[in-house]
Amino acid sequence: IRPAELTRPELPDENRKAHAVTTPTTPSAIRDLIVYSDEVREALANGKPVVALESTIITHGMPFPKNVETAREVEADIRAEGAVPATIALMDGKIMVGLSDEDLDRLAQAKDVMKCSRADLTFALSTGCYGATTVAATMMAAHAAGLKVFATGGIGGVHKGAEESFDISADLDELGRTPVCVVSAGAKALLDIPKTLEVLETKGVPVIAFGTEELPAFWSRASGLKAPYSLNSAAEIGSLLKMRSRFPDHGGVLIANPVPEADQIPRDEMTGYIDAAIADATAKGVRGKDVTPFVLGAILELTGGRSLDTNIALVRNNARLAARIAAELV
Ligand code: PSU
Ligand code: MN
Repeated sequence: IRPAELTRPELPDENRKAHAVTTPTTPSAIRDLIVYSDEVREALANGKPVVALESTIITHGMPFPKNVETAREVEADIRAEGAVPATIALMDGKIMVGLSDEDLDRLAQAKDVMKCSRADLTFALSTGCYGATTVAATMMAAHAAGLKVFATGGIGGVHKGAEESFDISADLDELGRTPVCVVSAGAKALLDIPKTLEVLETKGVPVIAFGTEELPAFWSRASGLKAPYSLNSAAEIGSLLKMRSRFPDHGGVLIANPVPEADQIPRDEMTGYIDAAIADATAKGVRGKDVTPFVLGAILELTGGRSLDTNIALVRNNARLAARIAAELV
């Protein structure tokens, strides 16, 4: 990719001025890069709970206009629980923490927004192009902005056939190093879940199923695998997070919250769609950053849109839980 090919505003918005918010985890060298929405800035100043949200799910995970509708619903779900949403994206060389309605629209409709993981975050900032943050980059930004809880759909992980392709998401590395609680519906079921669990264990990441003993598998409540840990309340998760924070250099925590029964697509049914979508990706030579968005898109086609409804339901479910966990930490 050359910078000239990336989506970037014709006139950079000069109004994107960093605010004088400094949190205990904000590196002084990047204070001027963080632009908070008024709502998030006030919440931080007044000790209200804040939940970080990613933007790759908007630009690369769901089609327009469902992507922007969902982003707004998720924000409303968080507000209804008494917390403040902070959707994170890279725009005009700044880390936006909380997006205005106009920015959310702009991002959701822009073509060729850069999918930014840890490797890409500074590239997007230095070129000023629009960047949507993955779980890894959202964790980095959230931590720098002083946020401790983050809601997403499903994390990236070890891909099937990784022993050949070496395709392992940077999300796992980030969970190992950055102290943010990620509320997910587990790892996306297109991944090799047992290998993903092994890497998380190696990196010292506690994986906690919420309200169940079994690890959920994104679109399905069942994975056939027992979760390493299981907790049943936001208060219990809050107390684990407080304990973790007493140790220097501890990394993240992964919460695996099963999709509500009524919205799930059972595991047996998903297996066929997943195998077909991965076979299609392999046949077309899809690689690197494009794999996850391609496979999600193929599964959406194969399920006639049902997988999207499930994805929306699980993200909203995770957002509500994340808001309750964030409330435990203020
Ligand atoms: N959850 C969803 N849809 C998504 C993603 C998560 O419901 O599209 C995104 C996240 O941003 C995650 C990324 O970090 O997919 C994983 O991409 P990769 O496998 O290339 O690391
Ligand atoms: Mn990958």
